[in-house]
Amino acid sequence: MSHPEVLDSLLHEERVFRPLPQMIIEAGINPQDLRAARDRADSDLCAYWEEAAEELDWFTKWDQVLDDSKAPDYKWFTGARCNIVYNALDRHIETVNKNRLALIWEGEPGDSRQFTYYELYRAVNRFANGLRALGVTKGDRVVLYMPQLPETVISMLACARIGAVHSLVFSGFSAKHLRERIREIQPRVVVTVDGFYRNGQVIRLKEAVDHALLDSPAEKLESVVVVHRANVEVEMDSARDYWYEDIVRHERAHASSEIMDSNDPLFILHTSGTAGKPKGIIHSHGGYMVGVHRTFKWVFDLKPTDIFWCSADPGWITGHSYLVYGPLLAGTTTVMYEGHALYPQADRLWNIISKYGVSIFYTSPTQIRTLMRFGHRYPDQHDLSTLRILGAVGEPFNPEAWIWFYENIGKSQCPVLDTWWQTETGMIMISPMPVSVLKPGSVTRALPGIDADVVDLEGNSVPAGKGGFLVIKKPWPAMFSAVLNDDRALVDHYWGIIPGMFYAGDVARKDEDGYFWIQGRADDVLNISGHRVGSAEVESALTSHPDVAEAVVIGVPDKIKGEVAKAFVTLIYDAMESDELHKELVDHIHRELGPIVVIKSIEFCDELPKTSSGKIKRLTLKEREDS
Ligand code: 6R9
Repeated sequence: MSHPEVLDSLLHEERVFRPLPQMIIEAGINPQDLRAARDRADSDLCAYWEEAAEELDWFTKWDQVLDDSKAPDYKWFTGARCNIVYNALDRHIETVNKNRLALIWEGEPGDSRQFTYYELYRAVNRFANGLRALGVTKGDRVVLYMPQLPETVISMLACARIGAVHSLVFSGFSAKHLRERIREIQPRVVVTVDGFYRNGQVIRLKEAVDHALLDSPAEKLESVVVVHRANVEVEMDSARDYWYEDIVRHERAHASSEIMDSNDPLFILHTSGTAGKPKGIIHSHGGYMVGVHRTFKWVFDLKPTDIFWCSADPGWITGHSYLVYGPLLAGTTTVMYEGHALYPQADRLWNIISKYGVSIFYTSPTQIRTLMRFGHRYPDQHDLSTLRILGAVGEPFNPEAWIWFYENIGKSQCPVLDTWWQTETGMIMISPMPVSVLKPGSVTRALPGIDADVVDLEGNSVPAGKGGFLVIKKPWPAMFSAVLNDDRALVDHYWGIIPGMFYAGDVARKDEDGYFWIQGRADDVLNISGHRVGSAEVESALTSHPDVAEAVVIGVPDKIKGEVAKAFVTLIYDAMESDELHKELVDHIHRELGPIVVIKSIEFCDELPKTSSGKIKRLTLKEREDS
């Protein structure tokens, strides 16, 4: 990282959206409550999180809320015994939630399956017993190479139930990638499917598992469990492979919860790795459950009647925290869709919202930008009136896409919550609540109990309007506990860069109201003639042009300026590539950001390379430029 570390902030977005009066009346947490919660957390952090922990069931309560004696190796709820699955299932079975829908699943071909809390509880117990029968015990690891299927949720919970550590590998990754993960994780069991549907095709996952396991990269691996989904022919190794239905058929629908220490590991999940090698992030039962439960209920203002849909894949942290664990901990109905957003046409998501009466829809900016390309005719064909709250996560939400989402999907009635967090944080950290005043493009303020700031490399807060590094200054319960096979990572990558603070790796600025604006990853900063500019700002300027759907900007070396910007853009469906448009876009950037941003060229593309969670792979574009 080079000095000066402060970024030039060029973008000025001045639109403000105030909460509708009925939202303030109806919200579980109104602005006054929110202020009071912030004050409580500021004056006594541990008391604030202890109050959140009291809302869940524990087998044994904690000796200490936070043990910071070995910082940055923080431990939450030490001495406590719990199991996240007990809180996600068992406690609902004792209440009116027993017959409430826990999971609504829709397959890409249009088939649908639904589970009440009691049904999900029984299915999880059967598979938990099945895994125990295969010899899986507390502390063993299980790799789930699974798409968006009910059995994916069931497998995650079945592992956690018996104290095994689950590790999901995104179903879009190749056999080679899976092999790498298996080698690192050393699972005892791999769970997969014969195949699944994606964009009208059948993707054969079991076949990929067979390739990945050639020459035994996993010494501890004993069994592969295969779920039937697409009825494709697969080869079964009689010494190793089992059909899921054979494993669960004779098992009892009751299984005891393993008594876990609060700090025992729950899962390993690799970061998306937009830059650099993915890290295996480890989360534990106790703190994760407290942080995810509190943020899920508060940020989305959960009501007993809500139908919640998080469109993220479970192979991403968003799927873990807000498709599976958050909604189930809160006793909500969670929706899951197997397939592609454009299949069979670009109205699939709007169709699902109207079909199931979704009231809270949590998605990603990249998804919205993709669907925005088709204009408003598709959303206009569906009844979206059940929606009351919209949310997004994963990348900077450019104001144009934010406003499109707000107007065309939320019909100017639903707050758009742009939530900032990471695999490492486990839970939402900086985000508006439904009663917040919103500014498109800003993630607004840190949630109560979260001490976020923008600082220079010495750790000094930078003044409002200047860019710097996003840090978290105090620990939080859903923080990751370790990085797989890397004891030094906690210090080297996170807490030791700016000593005493969690370094998030993002650049951001705060405005005069204390609102955060994320400018991109710290390694994506452009340095043009000594001016340091966040790539997200240039991208946002580009997407504010009506013809542009998505944009990505990278730095390319330049003899005179040091670095100049090169842009890749996709256009909306009725816009045409031309030299005039190229020139117009260059002028547009200069009008929006000033002459500092020197554009070398703009390349028109049909598609941009993306990670599993839809983040643009700048590294791929950079490598392509360098070669
Ligand atoms: C949950 C998740 C984390 C990185 C993070 C940042 C980017 C996430 C964002 C956002 C701008 C938001 N990011 N949310 N950028 N605005 N609301 O995405 O986890 O896959 O680990 O990625 O994503 O750069 O550092 P993960």
